[in-house]
Amino acid sequence: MTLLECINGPEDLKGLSQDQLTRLAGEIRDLLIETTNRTSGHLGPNLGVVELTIAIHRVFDSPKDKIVFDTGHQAYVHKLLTGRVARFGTLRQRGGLTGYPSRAESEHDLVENSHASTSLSYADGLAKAYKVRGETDRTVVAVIGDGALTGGMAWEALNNIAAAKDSRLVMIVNDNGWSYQPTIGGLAEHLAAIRVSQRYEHVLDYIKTTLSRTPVVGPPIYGTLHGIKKGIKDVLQPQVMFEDLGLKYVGPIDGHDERLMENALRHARDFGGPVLLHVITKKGFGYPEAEQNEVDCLHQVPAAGAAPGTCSRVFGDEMVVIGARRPDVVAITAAMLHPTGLAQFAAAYPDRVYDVGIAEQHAVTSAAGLAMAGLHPVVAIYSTFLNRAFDQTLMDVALHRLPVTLVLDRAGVTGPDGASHHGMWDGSLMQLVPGMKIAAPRDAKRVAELLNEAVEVSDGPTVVRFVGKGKVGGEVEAIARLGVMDVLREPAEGLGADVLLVGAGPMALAGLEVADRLAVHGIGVTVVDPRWTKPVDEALAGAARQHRLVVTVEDNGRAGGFGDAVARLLRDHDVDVPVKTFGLPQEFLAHGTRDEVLADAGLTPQNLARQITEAVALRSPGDVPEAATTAD
Ligand SMILES: Cc1ncc(C[n+]2csc(CCOP(=O)(O)OP(=O)(O)O)c2C)c(N)n1
Repeated sequence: MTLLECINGPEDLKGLSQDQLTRLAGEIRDLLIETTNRTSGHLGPNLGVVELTIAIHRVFDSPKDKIVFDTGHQAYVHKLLTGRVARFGTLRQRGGLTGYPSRAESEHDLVENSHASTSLSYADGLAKAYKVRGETDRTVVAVIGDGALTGGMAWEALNNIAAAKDSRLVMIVNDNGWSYQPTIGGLAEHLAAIRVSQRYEHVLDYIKTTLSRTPVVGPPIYGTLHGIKKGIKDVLQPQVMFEDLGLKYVGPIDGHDERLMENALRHARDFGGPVLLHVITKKGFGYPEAEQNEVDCLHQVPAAGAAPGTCSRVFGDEMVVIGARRPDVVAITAAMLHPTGLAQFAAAYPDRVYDVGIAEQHAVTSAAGLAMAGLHPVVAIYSTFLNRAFDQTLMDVALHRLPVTLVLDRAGVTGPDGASHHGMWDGSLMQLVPGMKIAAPRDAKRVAELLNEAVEVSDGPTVVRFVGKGKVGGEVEAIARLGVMDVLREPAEGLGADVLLVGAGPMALAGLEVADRLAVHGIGVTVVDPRWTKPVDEALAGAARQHRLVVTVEDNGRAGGFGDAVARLLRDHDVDVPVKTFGLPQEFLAHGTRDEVLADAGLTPQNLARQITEAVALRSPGDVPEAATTAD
């Protein structure tokens, strides 16, 4: 039996010797590597926080003390130390452990949102609440990476925390110098400067003096000491920035020295006010393949980069082509150059790409500025992270009718990252934005085609949304055009125009299989790919009149999505053909493979065919053969 298998909760850590802790760290690393290589997952970030997480659980008393992991992708070690070793092999599998903290999984898990830069705000609220409730024996701990610290919310929180002098709050900045790629920006340079300006040996002394609130070093003495220190630090140590905000700063500390970490954490815990602990770690620590990986230190396995043969790569390749033709086209990424496919564009036009850090709101308004000055920015982000920048899209871009193209990778069901990562909101949110045009390519070829159309739009914003991991191949050509829409299939010979099936994005291809199944039962289907889901082409109203039922299918939440827009168009044109809208239920959908999640949502061709058959039968009893109602 391994040491790790004997750890059923944080209390089992407390009696271990330093040698045993070292052995335990090794066992954790072995399991992380073995499991993530099998199940996929975040490897580099977790290898880097092994000692840090052990130290946290030895010093603090979870769940009484609250630990908030920013983003949560680095919480695997925490899972292993809080009773989930036996289930760890099910990581990110349907019905298994989630890839982020999960309140359903453990009382030790608090925040499961996985959108970066929120931990300090949660922690601020928690610490204030415990004060109001008189629960002064609890400490709140936030673990935030240097990447997540580039997000605006983190700075809004710091500003407030600095003023909450008696919040029992320990902020651990896990500084490995990396987000997906090396963290960029003024803050990153600032942290790097701190790293090189201080030697670890001096830190222990520093912690003792800086964090002392003991009567021995009374307030006046402490003040003098602190004043002197600060004076020296002004010259030598750029952490003054944090202290000028009014935050107690300690560090930098070697995050792989467990004993040192514990010591620093104990002092921070006992200080009684907010403390920022600057911890230096190495992403991928202890696994040379990760430490030396130049792209992203194995942030994720398999790599999140835009692999050849995916829609993300097609987007990236096409950007290079467009860039050559259009010197006014520039690109923005929010710390995800490789995953979004912009790496080749960056290599070809290094002066025309901006990595803004994990700052989607800034990315969009900065794009507005670029557009105001005559450029055409392409902002490439994952669909789910656009939620962050809704107001910026609405007021900063759309209100000014600025030509900004938002390219939303991972739109629709994404899979193993679960509820917070499914790109199921943008299709509805963007429908609300006046003047917005939304393109939904059904396949890789259409990604290139619609991207080209989008960057030609010069009088307002555009969106191109697609499933980035979608494979190239299996392209289907149109048999006709209807306005801007592609007609992919007419009813089979001898069958009537029963159903007009409008499938947005990849759902158009699913629609073809539905049509095949329905044809077997004597139901004629016209399959249309709208290509642009906003504005809905008015030609759809005329086509609807020629059918007995209109069906829409989309890989997006049903509420306010493409289907609702189609139904509204038909109402506005007094078309009384009934409409059935299929899409994702407006719920937080669990993790699984894309196919599993789509099947749970009823979006398989088989289930759609069954439901449509029933709808047709209901509307025209007698016309449709009985057998059709049991299509499988
Ligand atoms: C709002 C938001 N944008 C983008 C991401 C995608 N993302 C996940 S982890 C990560 C990098 C995080 O870097 P850091 O906080 O330094 O943690 P590390 O992985 O280096 O430990 C990014 C950009 C996200 N989770 N949330």
